[in-house]
Amino acid sequence: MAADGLDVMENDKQQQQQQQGEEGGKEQQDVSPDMLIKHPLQNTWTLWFFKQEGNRTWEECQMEIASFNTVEDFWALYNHIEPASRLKLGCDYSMFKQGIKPMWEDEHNCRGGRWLINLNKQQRASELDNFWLEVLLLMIGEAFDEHSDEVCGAVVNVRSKGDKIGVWTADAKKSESILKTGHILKERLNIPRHVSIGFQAHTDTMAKSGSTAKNKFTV
Ligand code: MGP
Repeated sequence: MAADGLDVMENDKQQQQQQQGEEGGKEQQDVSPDMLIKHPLQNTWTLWFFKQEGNRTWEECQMEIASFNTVEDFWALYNHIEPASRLKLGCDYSMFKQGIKPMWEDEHNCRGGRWLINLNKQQRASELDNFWLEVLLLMIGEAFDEHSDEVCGAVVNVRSKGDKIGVWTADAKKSESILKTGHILKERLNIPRHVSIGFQAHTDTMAKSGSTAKNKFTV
């Protein structure tokens, strides 16, 4: 998200606070209590933004934006940030369970890997935002069934050579969970059968130089 995006979020927060203050003085009895209850998510999630700046290290350029644990707060955040397709080249969004940094080094990620969806240049306009939103909804909705606990988070990389979406899981040895996660992902994103997606261990991604890391699994 550009600095403008952050400003928008900050303005919105102020407006909301002002509105809440004004409404606090009104009679509450005409509002159904159901309308006041937000819908809790199973996990708290944190959105991160990456932009390489100056001579700061890669890790220093990861910025924590906000955390949420209700459906309503997810949409409030989602609706007030730039869509991925409008980020500057080289930027990322990451959304991870709270307490997990969007980095290979985090103890929750270091033994894991990612399902990688490579998009071509045309797909930034046609698919990127839909794919990213669908991935976010799959994660916050715990839609990977009993394998949802294995999912750490997801990353979208906006790149001139082609954008990427990665869904990160905790253990590159848990083949059953990984394959199920991959199948659900492919189905929910409507990726055609003849197009395969690959899963790579983070240790392989770290070690690669220039070339692409080898796939441990494909669906
Ligand atoms: P990238 O941003 O994941 O992909 O990694 P990009 O820009 O498409 O580059 P490519 O190498 O995949 O073609 C770019 C670089 O960011 C990596 O080579 C690392 O130097 C750094 N980097 C990326 N990740 C995900 C990490 C991480 O988790 N930890 C650290 N320390 N560096 C990372």
